[in-house]
Amino acid sequence: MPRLPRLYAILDPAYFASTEGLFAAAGQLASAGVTLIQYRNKSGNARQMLEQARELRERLDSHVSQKKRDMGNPVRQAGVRLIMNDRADLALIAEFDGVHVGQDDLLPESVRKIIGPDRWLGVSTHNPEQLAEADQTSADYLAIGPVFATTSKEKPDPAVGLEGVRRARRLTRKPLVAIGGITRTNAFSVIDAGADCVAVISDLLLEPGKSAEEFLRILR
Ligand code: TZP
Ligand code: MG
Repeated sequence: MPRLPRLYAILDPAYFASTEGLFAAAGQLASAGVTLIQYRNKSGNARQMLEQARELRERLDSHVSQKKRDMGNPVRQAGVRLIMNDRADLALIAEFDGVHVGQDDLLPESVRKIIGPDRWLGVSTHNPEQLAEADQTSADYLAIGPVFATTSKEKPDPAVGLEGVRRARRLTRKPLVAIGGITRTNAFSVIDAGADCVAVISDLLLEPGKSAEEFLRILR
């Protein structure tokens, strides 16, 4: 089972004025120490998504190699693990490290067939039944949410609250990602309730680097 970092950043072009802004945010997150990023695009067509995903992969790879050069490469600088939302096909073509699917996407085992045993597979769940079902799959991690109210998702399921996180923790031994309305102010309580990691869109947007550093400091 993989070990997840405390912070899982989600980058969605819908929240950036330009794709350049999204790439810049990715660089700032990586510099701040973020090692897990999801690319989520609910409105682009497949070609646009692939183009952005490839560019993101390339930029983050060169960001890491530049950092290695700057540091004289004394230690191995870990790269950023990139996860594609919804689309296993695009994950493979853009050489991402995993795929994240929800309740309306391909079933986890179908995605596993496409991505093979090594890439990470994450599954979103919104209640104990879905979580218990996803626990029986080959998913590498499970997500539970929304924990709190969120404006970043269309038609969100009801918020599960910290009690929902505690309940989810009791139902699975897989790494547990909490998502939805998580901020620097409430993140600690979410980890305290049993999540291994918090996934965040909004509270990283304004100042991605500074915000990520604060999340990582709070959750260390
Ligand atoms: N799934 C459940 S809540 C959510 C997703 C994708 C949105 C999370 O965004 P935010 O802005 O961190 O609440
Ligand atoms: Mg989905």
